Amino acid sequence: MLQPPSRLLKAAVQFVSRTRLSSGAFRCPCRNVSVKTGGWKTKKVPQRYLGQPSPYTHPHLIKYGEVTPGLTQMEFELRRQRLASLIEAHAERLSGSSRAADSAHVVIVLSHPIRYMTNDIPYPFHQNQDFLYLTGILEPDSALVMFGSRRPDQAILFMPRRDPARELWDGPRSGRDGAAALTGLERVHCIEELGMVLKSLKGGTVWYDGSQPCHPRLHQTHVRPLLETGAVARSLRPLTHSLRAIKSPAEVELMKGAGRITAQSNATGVEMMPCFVTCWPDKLKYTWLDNGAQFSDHADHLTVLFFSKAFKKTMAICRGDIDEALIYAKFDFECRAHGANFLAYPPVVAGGNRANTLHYINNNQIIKDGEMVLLDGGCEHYGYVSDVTRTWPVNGKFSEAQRELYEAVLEVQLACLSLSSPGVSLDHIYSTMLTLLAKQLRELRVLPHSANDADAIKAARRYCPHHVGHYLGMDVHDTPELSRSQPLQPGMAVTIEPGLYFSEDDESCPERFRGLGVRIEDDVVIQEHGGPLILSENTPKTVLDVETACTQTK
Ligand SMILES: [Mn+2]
Repeated sequence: MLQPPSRLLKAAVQFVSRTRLSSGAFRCPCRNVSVKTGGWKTKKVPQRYLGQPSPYTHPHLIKYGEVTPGLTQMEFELRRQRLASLIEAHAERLSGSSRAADSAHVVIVLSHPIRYMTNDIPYPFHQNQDFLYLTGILEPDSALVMFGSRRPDQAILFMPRRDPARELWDGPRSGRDGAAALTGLERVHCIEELGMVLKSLKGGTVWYDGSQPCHPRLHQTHVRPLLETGAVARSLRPLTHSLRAIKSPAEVELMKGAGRITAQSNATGVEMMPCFVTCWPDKLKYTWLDNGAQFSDHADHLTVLFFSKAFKKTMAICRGDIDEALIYAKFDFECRAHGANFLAYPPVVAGGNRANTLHYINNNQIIKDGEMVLLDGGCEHYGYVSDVTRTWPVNGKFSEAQRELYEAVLEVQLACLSLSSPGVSLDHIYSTMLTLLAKQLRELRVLPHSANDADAIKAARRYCPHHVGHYLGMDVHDTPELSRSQPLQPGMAVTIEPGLYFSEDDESCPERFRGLGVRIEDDVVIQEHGGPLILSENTPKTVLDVETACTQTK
């Protein structure tokens, strides 16, 4: 998806780089915090369904010691410790002395509530990402409180009480024992006790985002009374976003999964459709009907098979006139069929001139033979998302004008990708993109060669009205608190998505380009060495690869 080029610049947040010690401990260098691995009191996961997948009920998804697929109790504990360190450092900076460090801190993060489409019909539940980032809990009506006199490093989780009458309708809840076993947290209370516990903590500084509470009812009942006692409230979001911006190796693995699903890969040649999976907690057995292969080990063996084919398979169904709705449905199907939880946002499936409406999501028009389609889509893979755009001719063959425009955008996209490295900001890549697009506009003869640089840049802004990219992670437009003028750091994930759009009624551009819109978008993890890691690299992108994908059998 796209973001406009200009946003209010927000204060850059000091990042805490992460260090992994060779001893097996994890250390946060800014406060010298270390969390020893293997020091957990492992609680037995209850042998029943919880409010989210557990190693007992979903061993094909999640291992013992993990809270959500691929993310361990240790990872979540380290995130909370790093937040505590960041708050301590931030409080000292704010007060200009160590006085603030002596005062008590209370951190409050609420989950989302269930939201309703109408009456009692819920939307699919989507967790508050900051709460998910710090706890791994996927249930609504929950909360995390952290507290401490210098570092708020002690955590209490609040969960909905088990209730057979509600569980009959809404499904099982984890309860206190389930949540404690899953997260490894010692203190888990019922959510009704939130206000009482907050009152007992008597925080000097409350780190909480109260202007737009994530959960209005919990805010009103439990948190507002605390704020009304005169406690100093400070926004937590800039701190959580600064932590979320830099992905751990485990997060990068999950994002690779989302990228693979959205993109494509044919490395194994296995035509995999998830069919019947028989799976028992004590005796794992997976049966894939189409190739008869059986696995008797953990999900790791399967993730390599969750190669994505969504874009490639979607390109392959296009043969002349085609309904945008069919392309949408095919893309959605392929993403889910290859391991995505759901699409990360309503995809743009824009045929012909509709590609010039940047957030076109009606997806209900017939694309004519000879036109291109722009598909901007992504999926969510256990809390992490992809966001990829490709543009291709629905009859499988670029016309001369389409190819010229496509290759102009591709050249700029490749140049912007190569700039994606530590120390360079998204804003810098954006200004480079405008310069490169301006050059392409001259070469395409949209602008006369005599056009001066200022006019050419102005034209580039007009024909590409969006920014070059945005941060990516748990959200499509991830960590919006972070300025795009911030230098990129290893572990950050961004999109690179230049485009050129010529409306059919724009008489200022050559007639042959009118009604064409091209965007090419990849997902990238910034690496210290070796250039950017392109998560969506297997999605067909050159003219040859796109045309080949379009001619594949369905
Ligand atoms: Mn995007």
